Amino acid sequence: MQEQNFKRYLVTSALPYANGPLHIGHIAGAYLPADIYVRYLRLKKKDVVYVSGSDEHGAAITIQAKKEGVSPQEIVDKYHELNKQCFEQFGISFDIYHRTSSELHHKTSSEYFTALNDKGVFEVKESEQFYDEEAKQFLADRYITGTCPKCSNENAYGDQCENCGSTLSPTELMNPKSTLSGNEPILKKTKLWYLPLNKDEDWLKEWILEGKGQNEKWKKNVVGQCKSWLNEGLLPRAITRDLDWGVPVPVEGADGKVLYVWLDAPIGYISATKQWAIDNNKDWKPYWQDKETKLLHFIGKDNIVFHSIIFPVILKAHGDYILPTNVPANEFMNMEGDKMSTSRRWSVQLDLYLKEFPDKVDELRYVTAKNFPSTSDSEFTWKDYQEKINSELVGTLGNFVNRVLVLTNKYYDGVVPHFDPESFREDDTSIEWHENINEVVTKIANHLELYEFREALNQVMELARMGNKYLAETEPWKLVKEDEEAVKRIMNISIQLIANIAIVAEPYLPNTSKKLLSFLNLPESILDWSNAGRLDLVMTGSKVNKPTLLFAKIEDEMIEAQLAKLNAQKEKLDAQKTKFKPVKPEITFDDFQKMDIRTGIIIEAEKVPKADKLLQFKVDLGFESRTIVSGIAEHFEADNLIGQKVTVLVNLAPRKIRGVESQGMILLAENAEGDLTFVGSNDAGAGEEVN
Ligand code: B3M
Ligand code: ZN
Repeated sequence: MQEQNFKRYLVTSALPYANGPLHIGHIAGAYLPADIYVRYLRLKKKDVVYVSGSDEHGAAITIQAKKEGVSPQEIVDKYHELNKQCFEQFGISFDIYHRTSSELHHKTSSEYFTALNDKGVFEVKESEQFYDEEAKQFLADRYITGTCPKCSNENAYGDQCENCGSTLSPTELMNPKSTLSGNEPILKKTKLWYLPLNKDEDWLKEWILEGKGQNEKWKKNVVGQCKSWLNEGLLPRAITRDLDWGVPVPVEGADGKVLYVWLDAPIGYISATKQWAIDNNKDWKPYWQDKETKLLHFIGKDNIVFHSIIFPVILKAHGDYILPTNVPANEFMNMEGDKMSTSRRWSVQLDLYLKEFPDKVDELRYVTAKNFPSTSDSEFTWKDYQEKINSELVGTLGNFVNRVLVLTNKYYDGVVPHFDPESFREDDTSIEWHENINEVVTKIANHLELYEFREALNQVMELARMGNKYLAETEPWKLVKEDEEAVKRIMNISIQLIANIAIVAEPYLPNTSKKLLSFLNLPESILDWSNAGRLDLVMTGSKVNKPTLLFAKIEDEMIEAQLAKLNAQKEKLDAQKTKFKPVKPEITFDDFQKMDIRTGIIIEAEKVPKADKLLQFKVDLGFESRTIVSGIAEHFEADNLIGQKVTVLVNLAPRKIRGVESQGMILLAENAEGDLTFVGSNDAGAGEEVN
C-alpha cells in the first residue's frame, strides 16, 4: 500500500478536444478511473479537487469547423455543452469542467508563457515549416496528410499515424499534402519559440526512470513509454504556431502566432483550478504549489509524453509549481475487434448510449471498469456487456440484495432484527466470512491506492459473493422453523453487508449506492470510508423497504440490435475501403502529353453480332469519323446513344475486337456499384482537344 499523508489532492482528467462526441474509449482511459479515485478520496474525507474541461484550441478544432462549415467558436460551444452534459449524466464528478476558450484561461496561459519567456527559457529560431501557397497559411501538423514512413498508411497525419500509432513530424511524411487545398505544401521560413527539452534530459531520467524524488511508483506502461522517448533523446519542441485560432503569443511582433495547443491545454488544468477557487471562495495556489499536494494526471496512452515529460518541464521551468506525483495512464480500449473511432462510428458513443439507455449508467460504468485497459489494450464487446451485467450485477449483487430484503420483509415485516455483534464469534461456526469483511475492505482500499481499479472492483463484488455464499450455506429459510436467533443474526448481518456494499461500491456504482441506501433508509452521511467494515450501520428496529429492481437483465434483443447496427456500419466501412481504388503509380507530364484526348459525338450505334457485351459506334471527332468498339452493351441501349457527347482517346493503337477494328477508346467513369457514365461536358462540341 502506498498511502502517504498528503494534505490535499488535485486530480485532473485530460481535457478532451471539443470537436466531437465522447466514446467509451475516452471514458475508460482518462475519466472513469479518475472519477473512481476521486470518489474514493471523498469517501475518505480528503481535501480533493477534480478538474477537467474542454480543449478548445488547435487544429483539431479548426479542421472540424471547416468540415461542418461553421466557425471554430461554434464548434467548441456545441461540443463543450454536449460533452459536459454527458459527463454529468455519466456521473463523472468534476468539481469544475472548464474551457480553454475562456478569458481566464487565455490570461493564465498568456501569463505563464510570459513568465517563462522573461526567464529566458525559450529559444527563438527561424525554421522551415510547411506552408500552403493557395490557402496562404502555415500548416499545423494536423493539416498535413501523407504516407506514414513506418507502416505506409496513406492517410497519416503530420503529427501521428493513427494506423500504427507512431508519433511523427510533418517532414517525415512521404507525399505530404495540405488538407486545405490538396496541394503539396512548400517549406517556408517562420519564427518559432522552442522549449529546449534536450536541456531537461538529465533530471527527467533521474526522476522518471530512477524514481528520484517520486513518492509513488509509476505504472510500467508509463515509464516504458517515457524510457523510449528519453533514450531516443529529446529535441527542442516548438511551442508556438502560425495559426489564427488559439491563445495569441504575448510578444510584440508575434502577430498571427498562437501558443501551441499542447502548451496551453495542460495550463488549462491550472486555469480550471483558478475558476473553481473563484467560484468556491478558495485559494487555488496550494493545489499547484504546495509540496503537500498530490497532483495526479489521468490520461490515455497517447497523451503520456505530454504529461510525463513536456508538462513537467513547463512546470519546473516556472519554479513555483509542484510536479505530478503520478500519471496513471491507461492504454486503449478497442471494440469488437477493431480500434474505437468516432469518425468511423465504431464505438459506444456516450451521448447516444445515454439517450438510448438513460437508466443504465452504472451498468456501463461497471462493464467499462471491469475492462479497464490498465496495463495493456482491452476490448469492449456487447456480448461481454450482457454477460457481465447478467451474471454479476443481476446474478450476484442484485440477487443478494433482493433475497435479503425479501426475507426481512417476509420474516420481520421489514424491521431489522436484533443482533449482538459480541455474541457472533462464539456461536457461529458455519462460515468465517465475517472475519473477512474487514480484510476485503482493506484490499479494496489498497488496490485503489495503487490505481488497480479492476482488482478493487473484484473485491467489491467479493462482498456480494460472500453474502450469497452465507445465505446458501446457512439457509435461513430452513432455519427459520428451528433456530429463530440464528436467522435474526443471519438477516441482520446480511443487511449490514448491503450497507457496506453501498459504501465501497459508491466510487464505481454511485446510482446503485444511492438505491441501496434508500432500500435501507440510510442517510447519505453513512457514505464514509471509515464506516466500511462496520456491522452496526443499520440500526436494529429500523425498517428496510421492499426492494425494487436493482438491475434489469439484459435481453438478447438489445445486444442483437447493437450488433446489427455495428454490422451495418462495418459493411459501409468495407464498401468505402474498396470504393476508391489505390492511385496508380505516378506518371510524368510528358507521359500525360502523349495522350491525345478529344471530344466527339456518337452518330451511329449498333450491337456487335454474337457479342453480348459489345457496342460498335461511329463517332464524329470533327476532323474525321471513327469506328470504336466498347464493352458497354449491358449498360446502354444502342439506340439511346445517338447524339451522346463523348470523350475519346484518339491515339490509342487500333485493335481488332471480334473482327471489328476499334480506332480509339471512349472514356467512362465507373462507381463502386459498377454503374457507368460518359466522361465529358455537354458544352463541348465534336473535335475539341482535352488537355
Ligand atoms: N485534447 C488530446 C486528446 O484529447 C488533448 C488532451 C489535452 S490534456 C491537457 O487526446
Ligand atoms: Zn503508420
